[in-house]
Amino acid sequence: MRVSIYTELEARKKKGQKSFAVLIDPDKVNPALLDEIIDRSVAAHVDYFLVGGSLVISNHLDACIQQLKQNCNIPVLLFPGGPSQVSKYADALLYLSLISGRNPELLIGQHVVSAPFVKQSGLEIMPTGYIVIDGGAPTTVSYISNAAPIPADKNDIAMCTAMAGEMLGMKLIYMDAGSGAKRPISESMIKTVADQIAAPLIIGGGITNPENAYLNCKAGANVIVVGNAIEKDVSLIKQMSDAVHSVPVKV
Ligand code: 1GP
Repeated sequence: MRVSIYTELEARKKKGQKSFAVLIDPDKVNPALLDEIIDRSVAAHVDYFLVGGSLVISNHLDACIQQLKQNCNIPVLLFPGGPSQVSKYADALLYLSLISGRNPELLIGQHVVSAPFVKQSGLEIMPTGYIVIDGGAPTTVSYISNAAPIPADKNDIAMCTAMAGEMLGMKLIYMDAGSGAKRPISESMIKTVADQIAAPLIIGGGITNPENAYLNCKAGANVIVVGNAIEKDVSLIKQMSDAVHSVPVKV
C-alpha cells in the first residue's frame, strides 16, 4: 500500500528534507502548457502539485487533474478556494481552515456544508491551518475571504496563530502571502513560526527567485509553493526545485 502523503511529509520534515510544490491554477493553464509543466516538473524532481485557486472560474478542474495523473506520478494535492473545488481524481486535499481570519464561514461553515461530499471523495484529508500574511498588495484571497491578513511584521501573531492551529489538531500549517504578493513572507517570520510547531510548514505567495526559496527553507519552511512566477517563466521550475533540494539535510 502506498504510504500516505502526510506520513511522507512528516518523514521528510524529520530528515530535514525540503519539498518543492508547483501550484497550478486551472484557470491559467491550457493542455499544452500543462504538458510542458508536467515534463519540466518530472525532470526537475518536483515533489508535489498543488491545484486550485481563490477563484476558479473555469470548470476544467477535473480535466486538469486527470491530465496530471495520467502523465506523471507526482502527487496532486487540492488547494481549494471553496467547497466546489473538490475533485476525486486528486490524491489528497489540503482541508483548509482560515485561522488567521475571523470569518466563521472559512473557519468552519463551509466545512460543515461540504463534509459528506468531502468524505465520500475518498481523498486523503490533511487538516491545514491556513494563515494569510499581508503581502503588500490586496490579493484575491484577502478580498474573497473578507478577512484581514496578519501584518507582515507581526511575527508573534503568526506564531501564536500557528501554535493554536496545531493545538486544535491541524496537521499542517500553510502561511501564504497570497498569489502574486509583492512581498513574500519574511525569513524572520518563518523562523519564529517554525521554531514553535512540530507540523510541517508550507510557505507560499510572491516567491519569484530561487534564492528566496532556498533562504525560506533554511529559515524553517518544509514545503515551498510557487505558482505565479512559474506561469510567467516555466524554466523556473528547475531552478526553484534545485534550490529547495540543495538545502543540506540533517545528519
Ligand atoms: C498562493 O502560495 C501560493 O496561494 C503561491 O503564490 O502564485 O505568488 O507563487 P504565487
